[in-house]
Amino acid sequence: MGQPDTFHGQPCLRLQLPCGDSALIALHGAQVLSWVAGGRERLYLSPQAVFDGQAALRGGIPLCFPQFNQRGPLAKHGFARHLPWQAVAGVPPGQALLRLTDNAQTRSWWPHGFEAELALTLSPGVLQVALTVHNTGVQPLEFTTALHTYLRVDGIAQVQVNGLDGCARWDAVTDTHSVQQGALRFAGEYDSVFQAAPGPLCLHESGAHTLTLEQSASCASTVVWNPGAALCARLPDMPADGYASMLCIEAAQIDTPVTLAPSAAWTGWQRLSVAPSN
Ligand code: TA6
Repeated sequence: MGQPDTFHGQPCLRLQLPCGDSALIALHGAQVLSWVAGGRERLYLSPQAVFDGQAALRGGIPLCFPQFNQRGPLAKHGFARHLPWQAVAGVPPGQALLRLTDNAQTRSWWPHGFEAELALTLSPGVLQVALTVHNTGVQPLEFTTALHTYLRVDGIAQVQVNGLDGCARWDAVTDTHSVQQGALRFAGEYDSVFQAAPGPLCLHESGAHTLTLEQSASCASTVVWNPGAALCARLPDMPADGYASMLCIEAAQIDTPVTLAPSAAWTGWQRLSVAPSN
């Protein structure tokens, strides 16, 4: 299940492979904070992230559940990223499993019985993060969700994302709908929800392919976000130039909420793989 560890005073699990790859997962929010593969950190974690056991952590892989963004009555991106999860014992080496079940507090916000499990699987050059939600109550429940992955980049202006050509896009900055033409490039605030691509996405930096991203068919959308300089300067838990070192590419199910009958379950996942030469 990973070795117990702490980071900025917060309880974590550390996964370590003989090849040197590793991952660090905070119990707070079941949030992956670090993934080192091929000798490089692949995730962005803000140096100004607030580790007080309550605030959402800026960076890594926050989990948005049971609500994406402000599309509903709950706190932005839901409550899962604000709560302590339990580490589940007895999972094989290279894997971690964290669990959140409903309690009086969650039911005061969202009146449902549920069990959410986040499963991490680390293998050489690959990190897979899978969320499974069970409806343990007696009424149907609905939720929206995202694995809000912050990828570390050397310079956002040199980044290109391939694989979304031809996919429907809603630009949240300008509130416009279009069909994506060609690769994504970044020069300012970027916040778009794409229809998920039929194949993997590729992150390129300065012409080199650095990362491949795949997601389950159960996640019908991919969200791409970079705050740009002006919005970043207003985020208290990001350095002013932090936007230049990150890009969020998120596996999400948001336009049509997941509906679960009593006893039913849903799984959604994202898999990140370093390119062979990296
Ligand atoms: O997924 C993109 C997004 O919803 C953006 O609109 C932006 O708000 C971002 O998430 C970060 O949200 P946060 O609440 O973590 O500041």
